[in-house]
Amino acid sequence: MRRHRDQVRMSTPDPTDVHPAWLPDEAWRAIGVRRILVCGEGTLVDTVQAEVERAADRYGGTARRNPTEAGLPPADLVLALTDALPPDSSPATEPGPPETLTATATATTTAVATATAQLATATAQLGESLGVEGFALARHAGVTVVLADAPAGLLYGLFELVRLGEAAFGPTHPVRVHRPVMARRMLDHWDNVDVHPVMGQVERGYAGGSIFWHDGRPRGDVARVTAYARLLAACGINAVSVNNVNVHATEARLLTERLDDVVDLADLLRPYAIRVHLAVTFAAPMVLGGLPTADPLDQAVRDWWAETTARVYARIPDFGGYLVKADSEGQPGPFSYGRDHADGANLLAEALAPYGGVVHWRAFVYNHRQDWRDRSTDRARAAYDHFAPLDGRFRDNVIVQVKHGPIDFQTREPVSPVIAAMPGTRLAVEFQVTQEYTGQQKHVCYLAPWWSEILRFAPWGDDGRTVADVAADGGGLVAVSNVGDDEFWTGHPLAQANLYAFGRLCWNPRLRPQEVLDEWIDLTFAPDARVDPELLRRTLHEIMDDSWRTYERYTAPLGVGFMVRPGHHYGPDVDGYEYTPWGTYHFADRDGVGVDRTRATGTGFTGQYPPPWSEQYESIDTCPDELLLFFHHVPYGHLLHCGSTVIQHIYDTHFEGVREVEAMCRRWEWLARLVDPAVHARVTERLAEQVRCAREWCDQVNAYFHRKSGIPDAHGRALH
Ligand code: GCV
Repeated sequence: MRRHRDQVRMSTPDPTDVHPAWLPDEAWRAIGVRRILVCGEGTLVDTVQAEVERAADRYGGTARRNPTEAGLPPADLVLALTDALPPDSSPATEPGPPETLTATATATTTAVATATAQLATATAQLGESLGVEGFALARHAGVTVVLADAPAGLLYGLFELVRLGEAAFGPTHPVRVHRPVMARRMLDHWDNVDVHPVMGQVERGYAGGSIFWHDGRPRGDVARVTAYARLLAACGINAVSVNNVNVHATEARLLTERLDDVVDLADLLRPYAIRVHLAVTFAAPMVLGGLPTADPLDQAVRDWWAETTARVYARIPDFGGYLVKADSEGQPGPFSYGRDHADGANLLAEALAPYGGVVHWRAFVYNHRQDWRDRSTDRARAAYDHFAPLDGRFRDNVIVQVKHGPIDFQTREPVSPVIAAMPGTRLAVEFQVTQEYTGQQKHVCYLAPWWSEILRFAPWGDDGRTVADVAADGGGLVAVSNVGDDEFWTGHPLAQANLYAFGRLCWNPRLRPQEVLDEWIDLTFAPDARVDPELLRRTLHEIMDDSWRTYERYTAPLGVGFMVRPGHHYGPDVDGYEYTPWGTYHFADRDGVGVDRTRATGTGFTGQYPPPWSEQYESIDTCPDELLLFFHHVPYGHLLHCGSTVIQHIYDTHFEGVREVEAMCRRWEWLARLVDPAVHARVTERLAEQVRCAREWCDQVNAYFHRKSGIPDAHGRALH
C-alpha cells in the first residue's frame, strides 16, 4: 500500500499519454498560437496555467502568469480571476483601439477593463454574480477575455475556449455570461475493487476493466485518471463516485482501512475541480465497526458514522459525500430495523453535515422477489410508494437520487412519477450512460435525444416546471459512467459522445442534442487538410442523430421494455424475464400484450402522476403510442394514433430498424479515409455486431408475436 502511494505521488501525470477522446492536441491550436496571460492563484488556476503552457509550447504561443508591476502585459487572451486584476484595469471610458491580431498592452488593459465593466452591468441586470463555477467571455480590441470570480469558473472558461477554437478569436463581442444550470453534475462508477465473480471488475461495464481498480488493488494509472478528470472537466462534470453502489466486502473498507486509496484518487481528480464521493454500505457499523447493529436510531451507530466521517474529512477536506443503495437488490438498509429510508438517509446526513457533505440516497427500491402470477404488485409503483410518503422528512443535505424512469433505464419509459411527488425533498435524476439496456457499447446509440426529452418533460403540464428544473433546484443530475481501460475509453468510440453529452446537458439542459453532437464531432475529429469536415460531420449526424430511435425500433416495442437475455441483458429474449421474480413483465398472450397500469382496471400506477399525465396515461385514447404497452394491455389489432395496428407496427418497426442499421454500416464505410484507421476499424467491427444483433432481435420479436397472434404481416414478408 505504502509503495503504491509513493508511486502515485512521484509520477508526473501527463494526461496526454492516453487516447485523447474529445481533447486531441489539435483542439488546443487556437489557444496555443496566442500570447496568453493567466491571472489568479490556487490549484485550479495552476491547472489552467499548465494547460495553456502545454498548448503554447506545442503551437508557438506564450503563457504568462499574473500582471507585472507595470500592469497587464500585451496578450491576445486573458484568463483572469476578477480579484487578481490590477486596480487600474478599471472600466474604460474610451472605446478601445481598432482590432489587431497582436494586441498592445494598452489594448489588453482596455479589453480587460471593458469586459470587467460589462460584467458588472450584466451581473447587476441578472441580479446574480457569476458564482463559483460561472465565467464571462468577451472580445474587445483584438483581445479575448475570460473572467471568473472563482477558480473553477476559470477552468470552465478555458474549456469553453477550447470548444470555440478560432471562433473565440473572431469579431468583437460584449461579455457573455455562462453559468451551469445544475450545480451538481455527477458520474457514478459501478466499479468493483475486487473482480466480482458474476459482475466482473465493472458492473455493467462495456469498456474493459476499471480505470480506478484492478484485481483488488488501485490500478495506479495516474495518467489515465488525470486524463479522465480533464475530459470530465471539459464537459462540465464536477463529482465522481469511485465505487459500485453494490458495496461488497473489500469495497466497504474504502471507507476506513483503505481510505488511502480514495485519498489518492481525490488528489488526482481535484486539479480538475472534481470532488470524490464514495458508495458505502448501510451495514458499515457492523461490518467495519464491529457493532451489533446498524439501526439508524441507535446512538452508538450514530457515533460510529460521525467518527468515521470525521476521519474521512481529515484526509479529504473536499470530500463530496456518500452514495447509498439500501434495501435494494440484496443491499442492507433501514428496513431490517423497522426504520424507513428517511431515518436511514438522515443518519448519514447528520454525520456529513458539519463538513458540507451530502448523502445521495437512491430511490431504486423495489421487491425483486415477485411472483409473476400476482398482478397487483407493480415494480413501476415501488419508488413512489416507498419515497413519496417521506417527502419533507429528509435533512437538507440528503439528495434522493431517482432513476429517470420508474423501472430501470429502459430504451423507453415514462418519466418517474417520483420527480413530481416530492416538492419538499432535494431530488437528483439518475441516467445511465453505460449502455446496459441500449446495446452495451456494441451498438451505436446516441442517447442525448432521449435524455433531452426527459429533461424537457413537464410533469405538471406544458406550462409547468420541467424535470430539468426539479433537478436544478434539487440535487442535479447523476449518471452511471461508461468508461473503462479500453483504448478508446468507451469500447465503442462513438459511445464517447454519450459521456460528453451527459456533461453538457448537466451544464445546460436546453442544449439541442444535435448541437452537442456537433461540439463533440468538432473537438474529437481533429481537422485534417485531407478531410472534408462537412462530409464527416454530416455522415456522423446521419449515423448517430436518430440511433436511439433506431435501437428502439428493433428491440422491445411501444415502451413495454426488457425482452433482453436475463443476467447480462444483451440481445433478445422475449420471455427471458417473463416468469422471473424481477417484476419486468409484458404479459403477452394470444390476444394481446402490455401491462395494465390504469387506475380503472390495472395496478393504479397512472394515479401516481399529477394531471394532466394521470389522465393522459390512463386513457387508451390519449396515451402516446410509444408508451402504450407500458400503460395498457391491448389486443394486437388495436389501432395506434400513427394509423397502424399494434401487431403491424411491431413488424414494420423491426424490419425498418434493421434497414437503418444496414444503412449506418454503409455510411460508416464512406468515412474509411476520413477518420483514424484504428477508430474506423473498431467502429466497423462493432457495426457488424450491431447488424447481426438487430437482425436477431427482428427475427425473434417478429416470430414471437406472429406465433402468439397468428396474424400475418400485411406486406407478406417472411415471419417464422
Ligand atoms: C448496480 C440494475 C442493474 C444492476 C444495478 C442496478 C442499480 O438492476 O442491472 O446491475 O446494480 O440496476 O441501479 O442499482
